[in-house]
This record gives sequence, C-alpha cells and structure tokens, in this order.
Amino acid sequence: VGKPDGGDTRCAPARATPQRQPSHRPWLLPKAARLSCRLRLGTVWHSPDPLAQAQRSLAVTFKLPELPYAYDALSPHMSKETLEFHHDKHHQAYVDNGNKFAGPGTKYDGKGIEEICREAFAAKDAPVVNNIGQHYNHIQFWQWMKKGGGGKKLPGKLQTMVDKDLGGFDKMRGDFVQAGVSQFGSGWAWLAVKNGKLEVQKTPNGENPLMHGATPILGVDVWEHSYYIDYRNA
Ligand code: MN3
Repeated sequence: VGKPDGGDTRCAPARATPQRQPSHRPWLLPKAARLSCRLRLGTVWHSPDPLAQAQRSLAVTFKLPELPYAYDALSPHMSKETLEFHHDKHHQAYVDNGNKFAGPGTKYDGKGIEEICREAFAAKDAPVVNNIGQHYNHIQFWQWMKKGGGGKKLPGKLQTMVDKDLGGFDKMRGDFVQAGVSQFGSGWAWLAVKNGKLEVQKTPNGENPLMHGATPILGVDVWEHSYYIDYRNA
C-alpha cells in the first residue's frame, strides 16, 4: 500500500455535472420540450418537466476509470490476477449498480459523487451507500497505490499533522493497520481529515469518511476480494 504523495488528495468528480441550461439544439427534443425550451430560455430551470426529462436521457453515467498503472505493477503485494478481478469485475459491478440506483432518471441524477455519498447515507439508502460509496472508495484506492510506493517519507505538512494528531508515523501506521484488522467483515480502514485534524477511522461495507463528516486521504480495502487470491487463508 502506497502513501499519500502530497498532491491534491481529493479525487476528481467521477462524471461531469450535466448542463442545467436549456439545450442549444432544441430541434433534437420532442415538441413539448421545444415549446417548453422557448418559454424557458433565460429562466431559472425547474424540474420535472419534459425538457428536464429529455436531458436526463442525455446525462453522463458513472464510468469505471482505468487503473493508473499496469495490472502487474503492484506485484508481489497485489498480483495481476487480483487487480484483474478487483478492478474489472468488482469495481465494474459497483459502477453498473451505481448507474441503476443513482444514475440517469433517479433523484441523484446530476449530483456529484461526494454529494451523493453524503445524501444517500443521511437517507439510509443502502443500495446507493454501498454501490456509489464503493465506486468513490475504489476510484481513490487505485490512486493511493503505485509501483514502488510505500516508505516513511511524508510531505512536510502531512508529517506535521501526523506528528501532532496521530503520535508520529509508527503510531499512525500501527493504528491504521489495527483499524483494518479489527474491521469485522467487509469494509475499509482510513486516514481522514475531520474538523482540520487527522483521524484513523474504519467503516463497514461501502461506507466512507464522507458519510461521517470527514474527508479521506488514504484508505485500505479490507474486503476479502482485495486480497484473497494472493493471501488465501483456507
Ligand atoms: Mn474492493
């Protein structure tokens, strides 16, 4: 598992926010929508109405990002076979289910992935918490690892926070590992920033620190699918 590289640790939104303005090509829309478009040009947009529904069908869906390295780049810690299953099969399933539960035509349509995480958790919407949560978690997870990563050297500002909030690197590492080991069943261990302070956290299933008022900067997937092929314990 790699370390934060000191760059911008927040991921880019997984999809663009669909345009909320009336289409500039209204001839592509149904007649009712064209009328509505003419009436509403230059006005604040409200849905539902026919044009909003037409736009919904054009909305951008969630997509599986490519791994930022080759499938064998993390070997021997995570094998090519593990990444093929974990990325191509498991992450893809979260994307497909995420589109079903929070994609075009749902009440989450057009919202950012972080906003959806928070909103779905507050609403106890388990299918969205788990699938969009896991989509968000994995987008980050792939970026938190790299070939030849790891080591104790941290960017200065992060080192200061680790010393101040978590008792230094070794204590932080021990607490982070313990959070993962002690997560019963499936879930994640995290380093997250909450109210300006670093915290070690753990969450079950697809939950993440966003849903608990924090921002994750490092996480490890402790679902069995992330390690079983390489570290089976039969
Ligand atoms: Mn996983």
